[in-house]
Amino acid sequence: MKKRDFLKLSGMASAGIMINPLIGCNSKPSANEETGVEDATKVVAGTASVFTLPELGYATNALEPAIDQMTMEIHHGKHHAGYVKKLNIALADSPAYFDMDINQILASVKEDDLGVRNNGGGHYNHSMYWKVMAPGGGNAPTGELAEAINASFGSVEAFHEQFFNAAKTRFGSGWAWLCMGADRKLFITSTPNQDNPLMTNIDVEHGTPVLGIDVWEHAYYLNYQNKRGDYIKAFTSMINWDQVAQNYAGV
Ligand code: MN3
Repeated sequence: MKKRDFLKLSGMASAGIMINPLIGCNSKPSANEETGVEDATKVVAGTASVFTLPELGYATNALEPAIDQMTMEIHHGKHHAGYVKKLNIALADSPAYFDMDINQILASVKEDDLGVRNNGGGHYNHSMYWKVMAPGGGNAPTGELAEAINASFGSVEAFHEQFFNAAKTRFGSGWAWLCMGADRKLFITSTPNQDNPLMTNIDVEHGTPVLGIDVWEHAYYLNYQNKRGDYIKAFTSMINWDQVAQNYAGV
């Protein structure tokens, strides 16, 4: 087996398998003109990460009546799947992101690299969104996370009020976030489109998201039409705080 045909496996679980995009009829290694020996190192500079659509982890009707089945089927099976597909296409032609996991890609993406910015953000954002919702209803923050919420916002109720306002007032399409700063202090922010607080080269408030709500109309319009506030209340009533605590702990 030639070196260039070696399928490199990555330990990055979120990246799934890594394949060498240079495998193909137009990527023959150059032979040294004097020795005739192929110099594979000139060809294998890295491998493009290939992402896959994560499972929801529950049935598409499991969040009813808060979020209806058809919204979930379209949102996960069409919208999120589309971001994953377009992200893989964008990455195959972008050696700057070879071998990176999704967090590294978001931290590195340039403002004008719209294919990776929009679709990488779309993939990360939705992957978090599915996990922070709990079928059967949410619970309440506890332990270290509850202490951090109280320290930053005064109370869980005050957090909910600020989070609601951030989600409600995000103009157009975007996301509202509960984020952790470098000092582990929590703050609330929002981003337009599929931008994410991990994007250090983009003009957003920077931090590590631990909870995110999608306020694009595709997330709620079938059931709630223009009543974004009702959707936000339904979402916040079923937050999986155990998952948020894991995100806060960096698990
Ligand atoms: Mn969405």
